Amino acid sequence: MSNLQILGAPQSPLVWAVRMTAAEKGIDVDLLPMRPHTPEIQAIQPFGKIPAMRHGDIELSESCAIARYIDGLDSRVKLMPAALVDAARVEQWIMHFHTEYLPLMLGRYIVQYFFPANGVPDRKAIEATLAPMEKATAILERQLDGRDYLLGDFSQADIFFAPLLHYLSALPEGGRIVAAAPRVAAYVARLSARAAFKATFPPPLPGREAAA
Ligand SMILES: N[C@@H](CCC(=O)N[C@@H](CS)C(=O)NCC(=O)O)C(=O)O
Repeated sequence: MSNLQILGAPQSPLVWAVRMTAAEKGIDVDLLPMRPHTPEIQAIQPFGKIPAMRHGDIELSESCAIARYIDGLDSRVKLMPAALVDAARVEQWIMHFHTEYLPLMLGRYIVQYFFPANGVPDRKAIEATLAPMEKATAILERQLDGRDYLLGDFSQADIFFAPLLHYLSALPEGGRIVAAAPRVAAYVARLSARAAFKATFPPPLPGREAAA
């Protein structure tokens, strides 16, 4: 079968997460950089969102489905535990990521710096994210008590958090929130030190090269 292709902008935390999934498993991926809503994305993901994936004649969208497919391609490194309850706990944290952390930290906060609606970050919108982000970070801090990774062993849940927490930590308020949570700060450092994270580290967003 031909190489796995991931379609999407490499700076997207979800494109990064599925590429990191493949890198953790030692699976080669061809990245086809493209923005959301291009005809190629739209043909695979009816809502036009990235990432999308092609593998031979198999096409997939949704980062969780893509990550699950990639994990199943090779059983030498497993990113989902075999035991039913352990796999369900990883799934639970992946859902927390998609339903709580991503909409808050990316959709409401990081977006203010990277894609400000009026050309400059909206201070009121940023201020409104601070208390919920502190609360969400405190939940991570509790979960990491006695654990190096969210469920103890490194898993797919950690891969989803890696790019998002990297972006969060690099911004002023997000950086302060992470620095005030020592277990989360150490977790971000641990994730950022992984070879698969470094190997898939994206270039700066076009137009933001000076900020990188
Ligand atoms: N549930 C989708 C969400 C994908 C998603 O929201 N991707 C963002 C980039 S991180 C996107 O394409 N945004 C463009 C848009 O919402 O129009 C997944 O997990 O793949």
